[in-house]
Amino acid sequence: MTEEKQEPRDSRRWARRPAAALGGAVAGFAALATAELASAAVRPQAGPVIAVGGAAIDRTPAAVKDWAIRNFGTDDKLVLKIGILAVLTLFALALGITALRFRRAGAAGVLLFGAVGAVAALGRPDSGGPADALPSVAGAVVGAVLLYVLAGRLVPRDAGSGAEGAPAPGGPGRDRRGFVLTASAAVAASAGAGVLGRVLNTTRGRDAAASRDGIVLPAPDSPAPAVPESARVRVAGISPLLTPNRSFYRVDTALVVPKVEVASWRLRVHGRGVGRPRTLSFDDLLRRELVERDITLTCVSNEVGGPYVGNARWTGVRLADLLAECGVAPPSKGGPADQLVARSVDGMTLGSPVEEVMDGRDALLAVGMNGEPLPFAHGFPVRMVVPGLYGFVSACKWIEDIELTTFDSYDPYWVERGWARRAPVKTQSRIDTPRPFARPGAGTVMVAGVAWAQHRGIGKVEVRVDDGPWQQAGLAAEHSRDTWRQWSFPWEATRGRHTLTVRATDRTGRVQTARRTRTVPDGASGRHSVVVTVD
Ligand SMILES: Nc1nc2c(c(=O)[nH]1)N[C@H]1C(S)=C(S)[C@@H](COP(=O)(O)O)O[C@H]1N2
Ligand SMILES: [Mo]
Repeated sequence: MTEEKQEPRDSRRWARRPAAALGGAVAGFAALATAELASAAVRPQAGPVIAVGGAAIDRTPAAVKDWAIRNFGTDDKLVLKIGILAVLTLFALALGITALRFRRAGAAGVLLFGAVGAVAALGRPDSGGPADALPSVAGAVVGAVLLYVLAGRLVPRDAGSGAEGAPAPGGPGRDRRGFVLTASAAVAASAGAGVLGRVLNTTRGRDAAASRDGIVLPAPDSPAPAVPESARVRVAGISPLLTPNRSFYRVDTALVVPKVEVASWRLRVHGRGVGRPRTLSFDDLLRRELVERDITLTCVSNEVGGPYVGNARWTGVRLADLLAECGVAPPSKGGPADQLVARSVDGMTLGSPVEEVMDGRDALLAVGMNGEPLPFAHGFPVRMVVPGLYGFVSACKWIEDIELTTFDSYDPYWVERGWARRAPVKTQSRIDTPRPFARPGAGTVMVAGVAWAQHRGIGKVEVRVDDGPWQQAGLAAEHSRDTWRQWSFPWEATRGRHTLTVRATDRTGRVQTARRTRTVPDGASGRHSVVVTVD
C-alpha cells in the first residue's frame, strides 16, 4: 500500500506545501507544550529545550563560551534558547512538508527529535533518573501522532491507506476542513497544556520563594567592619563600593535557576581524610558562628575592563572551621586531600585548593548577600565564596556536597573544559569613568575606577595619558585586602583624542602586567585603556 499518489499536476502538491509546513509547526508546538506539561510532573530542567540547551552548554568549547559571553553577556542563555527554538521551528516546518509525501517518515522525524531531547535530559549532570526522559518522550509521541493525522488530511483520500468516505469539501480527495479543525483544536489544546505546565512549574518555584521569604538571618557574630568615609571615592560614574544584588553580575550554566526549598536542603561533607563526615541542614549552619565580610568576586571570563566583577557583603560560616571539625587537615599539615570539590544541586562541580581554603582567609559558606538571604540567581540557600580565587574554582552556588579529594584524581566541570585547575585572581584595574569614546570638555576631568587583587590587597594605582609618564592616582582607604579599592585621578585634559590607561600594584609589590592574555585558561591579563576625545 502506498501513502502517496502522483498528482495529476505538480502545482497541486506545491499548493499544499504551506499547509503541510503549518501542520509541522502545529505538531512541533503540541510536542513542546506536552513536554512543558510533563516537565511540571518531573522537574522543569527535564524539558527538552532546557535539556538540549544544557547539553549544548556542557559541550561548548571554552573559546566559544567566551565568545558568547563577550557578545551576548548575561543574555547568552536567552540567545541559546531562542536559537534552539528557531532550529526546532525550521525542522518542524521541514518535517511537515516531508510528511506530505512520507507520513511515517515525518512522524518518525518527530520521534527522533524526542529521542535527542530524552538523551540530553538523561545525560545532564543533575539528571534525576529515567523520569527525566518523560517530557521529551511524551511530547514526541503527541507531536508524531498529530503530524501523521494532519498530513493524512492533506493527502488525497483515495490514496490514503484504507481511507474511506466521500471527498471532503475544499478539493477533490482532500479533507481541508478536517485539517483546519484538527490543527485548530491541537493549537488550542497545546496552548492550554503549555500554560498549565508553566503555571505548575512556577508554583514549584513559589514554594521555594516562600521558604526564602521565611528566613530571618541572625545578626552576625562578627559583623563586617564599618566602611570609613575615606574608603569611598565620590566621583559620578564610579562603581559603588558595594554592588547591589540586582546589579551583581551573574555567570553560571543554569538555564533554569535552581529553586531549592530550604527545609529539605542538606550539605554533606565527606571524602579523603574526613575523619568525621557530616550532613548539615540550613539551621545547623545558622546555629554556627556567623561572620560578615565584604569580598570581591571575579569571574575568570572577565575581559580586561569587563563587567564580571562585583563586591558584596557576604554573611556566612567559616568553611575552614567546619572542615577542621570534620577532621580535615590542609596538605601543609599532612592532610591527604589537596582539592575540595563542591557540587551543586544542578550537578556543577568546582574544585578549590584545600590549602588556600584553610589558610586563615575568610573562605565562607555564605547564606546572606548584602543583608538578605542569597538571591536564587546567586546560589540560594548556600554558596561558597573564597577571597582571592576566581569564581569557577571556588564560588559554588546552590551547593549541596563537599568532597575532599586530590587534584590528581578528579577534574571538575571547568577543568574538563580546558580551564585551569588552580586560578588565583590576577591583579586588575578598571577605568569606570570617563566611558570609552566620551567627549569631556577641556579642563579637569575626573578619571576613576576600581582595582582588585583579592587577598593580596591593592597598594598603588597609576594612570597614564597617551605615552606620558605613569602618574599616581588617589586611592580610597583600604577597606579590606579582599575588597576592591576605588581610585581617582584628576586629569588636566587638553583638546584632542587621548588614551587613558590604568595599572595597579598589589601589596606584594607586583605591578599589573601589560602582557595581554585571553581569559582561557586562568584569567585575562593586560591593562585597561579608554579612548576619549576632549572638546
Ligand atoms: N552551581 C554553579 N555555581 C557556580 C557556577 C555555575 O555555573 N554553577 N559558576 C561559577 C562562576 S564561573 C562564577 S564566576 C560565579 C559567579 O557567581 P555569581 O553569578 O553569583 O556572580 O559562580 C560560580 N558558581
Ligand atoms: Mo566565572
